[in-house]
Amino acid sequence: MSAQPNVPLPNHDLDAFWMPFTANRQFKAKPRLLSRASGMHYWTSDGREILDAVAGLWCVNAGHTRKEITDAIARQAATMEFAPTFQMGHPIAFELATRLAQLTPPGLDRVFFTNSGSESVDTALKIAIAYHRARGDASRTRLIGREKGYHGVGFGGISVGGMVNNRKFFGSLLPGVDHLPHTLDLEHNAFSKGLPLWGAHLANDLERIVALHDASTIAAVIVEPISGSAGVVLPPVGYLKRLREICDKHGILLIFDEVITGFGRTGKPFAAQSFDVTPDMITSAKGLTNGAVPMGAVFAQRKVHDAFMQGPENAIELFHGYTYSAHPLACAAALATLDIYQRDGLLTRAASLSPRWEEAVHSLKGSPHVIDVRNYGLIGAIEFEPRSGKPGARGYDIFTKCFERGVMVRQTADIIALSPPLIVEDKHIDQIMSTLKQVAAETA
Ligand code: PXG
Repeated sequence: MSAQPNVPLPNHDLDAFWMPFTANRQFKAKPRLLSRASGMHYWTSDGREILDAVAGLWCVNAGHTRKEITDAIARQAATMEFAPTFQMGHPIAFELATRLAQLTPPGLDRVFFTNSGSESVDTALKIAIAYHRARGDASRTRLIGREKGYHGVGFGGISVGGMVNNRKFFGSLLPGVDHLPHTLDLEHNAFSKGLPLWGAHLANDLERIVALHDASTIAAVIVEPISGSAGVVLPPVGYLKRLREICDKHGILLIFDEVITGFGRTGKPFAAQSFDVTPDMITSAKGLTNGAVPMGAVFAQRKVHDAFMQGPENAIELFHGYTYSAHPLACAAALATLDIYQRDGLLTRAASLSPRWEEAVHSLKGSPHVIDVRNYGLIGAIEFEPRSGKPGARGYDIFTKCFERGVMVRQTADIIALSPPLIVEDKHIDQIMSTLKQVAAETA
């Protein structure tokens, strides 16, 4: 049975879909079903309007069902729905790569297409190891991630990731991985506005890891410039620059996972530009197509790409790729998305809104149980004190109560994360914060 807008599904129809990152039994006993979307809003299948305070899942940066994007997808579907990119090509894939290469930080102008953030991460990790090998440095295979990091759900991504529940069920993971300490420190940094001042020295832990394993064994460090999934963890002032310096000193590649920070979330096209630190690779997805068609991309420094371009001309340089790399519908959606981002100034709008956003998010300070408020660009997080012995219970109650009152937020444990579409207006910001305040005041 196909879902009609505004027609609730009978509950038994919920059984077959094994839902991702969801408490399936709890959800199916009391489902939250979305059936329509436009601009800043969703509508539930029983017709309630929901303000989207998280851009779907950090991806719908230009707002929902933008006509130019849906038209472009429909046109492309009718013209050529699929074309292979293994030993074949289609023009809009090249056009999109060229357009993207103009947005990225200087030098990051070689683009490898994937279908998700997880695939972008595994692609970048594989490129990092193969890059060193291509240069005759095959002992550099070790990968360094960070505690609390989220890099998707592939085996590479969960191995370098640092969220325990995403790792502990899945065996021994990739060998040869180590982790930097995370940078969340409420004792020093609670209620910081923007980037926290304390903690740049935490990057020096990379020197300890290098001393332990030797630089000659380390291929790459991967971090999110701002961690999203773990509940918005910000880089202390100077931290990312320090990481860059240490990587340079030891010949280690630096990968920024910008799956959520890419495409305008921080006030520039990429967080690398907001923080003025240029990595060797950037992984992206989500906002690339405004969430309309799955797509990811890895941006590589020219030197990384060029290291592969050797040997006989008929040799395939990188044995990696996906059937749907540069899928025509995704390319069409991404090109239309970039048009909107650029025409409407959305890739820098977060910078002009961020003072207003910061003030609004920090107005939650002083609400019951609030132990920290964090913000950067158009990202916000409100951390609540966990109920004794029941981590996550208060966060879940706040998330569901906000939804009942018409605002969709994202919950990680007892942290509420906010990342509205970049078209958000003052009245929406007010509604998000007043709803959160009411709900916080009523939640034991
Ligand atoms: N890297 C980062 C930094 C991400 O945030 C991924 C990789 C994986 O992307 P895919 O497309 O494979 O899901 C992500 C995904 C949340 C939340 O609660 C964040 C993500 C996914 C789901 C929930 O903040 N980010």
